[in-house]
Formats: sequence, C-alpha cells, structure tokens
Amino acid sequence: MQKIVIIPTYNEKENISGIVTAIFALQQQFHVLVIDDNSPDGTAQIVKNMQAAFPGQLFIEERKGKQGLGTAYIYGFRWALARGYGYIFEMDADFSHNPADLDSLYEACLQGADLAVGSRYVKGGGNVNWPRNRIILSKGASFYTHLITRLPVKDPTAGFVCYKREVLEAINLNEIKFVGYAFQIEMKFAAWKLGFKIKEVPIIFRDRTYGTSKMNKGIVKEGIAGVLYLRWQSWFKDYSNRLKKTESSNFSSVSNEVFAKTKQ
Ligand SMILES: Nc1nc2c(ncn2[C@@H]2O[C@H](COP(=O)(O)OP(=O)(O)OP(=O)(O)O)[C@@H](O)[C@H]2O)c(=O)[nH]1
Ligand SMILES: [Mg+2]
Repeated sequence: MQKIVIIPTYNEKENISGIVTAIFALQQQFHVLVIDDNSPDGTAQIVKNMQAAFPGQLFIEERKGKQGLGTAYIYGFRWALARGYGYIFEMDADFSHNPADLDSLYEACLQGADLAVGSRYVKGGGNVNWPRNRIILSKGASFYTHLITRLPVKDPTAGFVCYKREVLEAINLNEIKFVGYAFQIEMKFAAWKLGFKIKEVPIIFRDRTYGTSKMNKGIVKEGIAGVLYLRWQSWFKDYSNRLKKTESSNFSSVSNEVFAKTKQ
C-alpha cells in the first residue's frame, strides 16, 4: 500500500525544496502532494521545477487563493483516496515536523493504529524554540479540548498525522467544517467517534526558522468556538450518522472535480 505525505503551503519558498528533498531521502518510500494556495512568493513554481527529478512521486495541486489549511487537507485527502493510497500523512512545510518521524507514524499504523498522531504531550515529546505564548496557547487548547470533549488525545491540535485510508474513507468529509487548529481537533474527534484506534507517537516540534507563521486570532477563535460546537453536535444521535460516509457523500461534487481534473 502506497504512502503519501500531504503538505499544504502558503508562502513557503524558503522551506519547500528542503522539506521535499528530506522526505525523498528517507529509507521508506513516500510520495508527496503539495497543496499550494497560489502563494505570492512562488512556492508552486519551486515544486514544479523539482518534479522532473522525482517523476511519479512529487505532485502539486494549485488552488486559486488562500482558503485555509483545513480545506487544503480535505482536497488532498480526496485526491489521495481517489488514487488508492493506503497511508495518508499530514505534515507542515516549515520543518516544525521532522521528516524522520514519518517512519514512526507509519510504524504505529502498521502496529495496529488507525490514526497515528505525532504528539508533543506524551512521554518523549516536546516543543523546541517555541515562544512561551505559543506553548501556553497549545497546552491550553489541549486542556480545553479534553475538558469539553473528553477526546482521549493529549495533543489534539497536532498537525503531524498518519491516517490509514479506511479512516478517511469512513468519514464524510463534507461534514468537516473547520480550517485552523479546530480542523485538527475535528478530524481526531470524528475518527474517535467512529470508533477508530488513535495512537500518539512522541515527536519534538521545532519552531520554524524560515518564513512566517500563518497563525492568527481568527484561528484561535475558531478553535474555542469549534470545540464547543463539536461537543454540542455530539450530544445529538444523528451526529455520528452524519459523520459516516454514505453512497451520496462518497462522490461529492468536489471529489468528482478533483478526480476529473487530475485524470486529464
Ligand atoms: N494551502 C494552504 N496552506 C496553508 C494555509 N495556511 C497555512 N498553510 C500551511 O500550513 C502549514 C502550517 O502553517 P503554519 O503557518 O506553520 O502554522 P503553525 O504551524 O500553526 O504556526 P507556526 O508554528 O507559527 O509556524 C504550513 O506548511 C503553511 O504553509 C492555507 O491557507 N492554505
Ligand atoms: Mg508552523
């Protein structure tokens, strides 16, 4: 079963070639799909220039403008599912996630996890060089999420994840609403509610050295309201039913569009 790493990018010209090269240098074979939102700094062109060196392994999908991390991942999930990938990874472009940890996430899935989460808040994990206010925000978000939802994940906002394809196939991606941190929480919450097994693997998260953060107040607000929304929704019986993929949600207009486009 093939493995693909989805990397959403917005203005990552300083990082993108390095991160892609580092993934292809790993012993395990991973394919890479970059989802670029028309970065003004030319990130997409850098990827396109690299494609000749990695034929059939490096892919890029370009969207018209900045539409948020969550929608970029949903686009990438549909793209990867349509092509039969067995293990689908999420990873940032900015070297906060160490490419070498892809192997541990994959291994955790081979050992029985449906969803492996690169976690800063289990034994052996941590943050390096992250400003204190970001650590407080991240730990606060984890505490708040657990308090409200009881989601049994110590690092619910983590964005370094391996999904077995069965998880993404089972979730009705049309029901995933959020774009920032809340997206990461929502995906884990949905997988947990549908009974999938989540395993946290310790990782060290490093602050980015190059480029700029896309964090903003809107993302935090969405997180605060989003967690309450998830809790509220999950009180109703039909929440789990809505989360499950049905025949009609299987081929939504977006997945058809993605599939048609890339078949050309
Ligand atoms: N396609 C796409 N990618 C995005 C968007 N927003 C952020 N990204 C990418 O998502 C990844 C995570 O974004 P970051 O800015 O690093 O966010 P963060 O890790 O929460 O914040 P920092 O720790 O401060 O870097 C990076 O690869 C970004 O380039 C977006 O709207 N569209
Ligand atoms: Mg980052």
